[in-house]
Amino acid sequence: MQINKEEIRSGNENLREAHKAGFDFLANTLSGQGVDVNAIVQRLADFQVAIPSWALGAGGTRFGRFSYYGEPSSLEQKIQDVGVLHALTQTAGAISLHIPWDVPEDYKAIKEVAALNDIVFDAVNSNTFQDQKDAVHSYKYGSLSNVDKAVRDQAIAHNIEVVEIGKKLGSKSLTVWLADGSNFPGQSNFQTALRHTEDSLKQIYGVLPEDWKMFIEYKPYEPYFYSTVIQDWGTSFMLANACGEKAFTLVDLGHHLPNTNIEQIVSTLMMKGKLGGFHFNDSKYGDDDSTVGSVKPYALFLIFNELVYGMKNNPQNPYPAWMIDASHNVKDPLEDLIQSLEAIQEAYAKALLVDQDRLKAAQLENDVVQCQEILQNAYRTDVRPLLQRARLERDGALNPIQAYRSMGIRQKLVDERGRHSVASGL
Ligand code: AOS
Ligand code: ZN
Ligand code: ZN
Repeated sequence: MQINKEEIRSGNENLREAHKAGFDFLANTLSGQGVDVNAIVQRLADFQVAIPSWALGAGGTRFGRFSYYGEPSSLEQKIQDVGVLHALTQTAGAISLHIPWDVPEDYKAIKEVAALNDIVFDAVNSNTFQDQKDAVHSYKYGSLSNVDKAVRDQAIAHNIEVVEIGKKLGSKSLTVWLADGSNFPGQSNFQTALRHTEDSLKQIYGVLPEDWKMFIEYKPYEPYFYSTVIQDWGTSFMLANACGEKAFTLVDLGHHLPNTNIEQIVSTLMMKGKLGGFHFNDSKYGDDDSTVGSVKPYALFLIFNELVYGMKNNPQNPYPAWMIDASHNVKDPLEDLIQSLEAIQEAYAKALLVDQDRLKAAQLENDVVQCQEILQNAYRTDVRPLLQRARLERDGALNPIQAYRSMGIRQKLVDERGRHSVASGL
């Protein structure tokens, strides 16, 4: 499956005039307010979000999984799916692999497919939340935190192997999401579990190449329902500090208890130079992994406002690694990802519109009303023409969902792969 650029271009023709009218109007208005419109379009074009290999098939719940037609069943096909997303949106130039689901058989061939699709390899993810085929030890009672040293050693060795695989692909980071926790009070000694985890992470950190980063994800509950060893950003931050300067906290939007002020967490981490990675999704209740921006778009904007502020004012923080971490039970996964990418770009563009100087002045005056006006003025701007322009300039689709449908991409995938192909992974 390879997208024909010409087809995207000709699909854009019908929409071009409407786009131009909308863009000119917006660009005029914004320029009148002193906004550098071209600079924003450029920043949107530069903003690339990694797609996780496990988001390309239908997800599922513990109750069942309804697969989608034409799912990618090999790593090569997963990369091709990301290639489709990238061709249409020009925003998805990277894939994030999960080991052992995505171990390449032929590295050279896989790298060629990636290059052909204009895709690079983002963070590699380890997996110690499932027992792997032929594994000697079980992770039923934890992996990096297990009371049994032999289990911990197996989990450490797995993470080291993931780094080795990533090195061969050109990845530059390892993401550790640790499911470890307990289901009942008394089951686990919190201090022992945390000490073991710190010790295990330090051993993994010890083999990281100089130019690599380690991202430590946190999550308050699930799969265990009483406690999680790395339950919150504070614990992740502590562990990252204990490991060293190449270790960072990773924020997944779904990994907070209801109403947590995520934008404040983002801000604190960036001030401390420790926000390394980001997983986008949206949720109503918990780690729902819903389409980005589908439930709480204003919260997403406020988070982006802190990200934009941090990227400008916190040189101590590296440029964060962006990834979508979502799952789809009822939508075509590719359409869902297109919607997520659009929502991310939209929130980013709106955050770029926030007049930081005026906001600062209003804050110094304690003019609370004005502060809110400034944020909401940016939020209420329909920035979609800016996103369209960023795509158009790079031969992406003016309307990616519409292009995806009119090009009949899902049907082509079904024709190629068969109706009942099933994505490997979750
Ligand atoms: C799990 O809840 C985390 O969000 C992980 O980042 C990710 O979804 C997982 O590694 C994929 O199985
Ligand atoms: Zn995640
Ligand atoms: Zn999650």
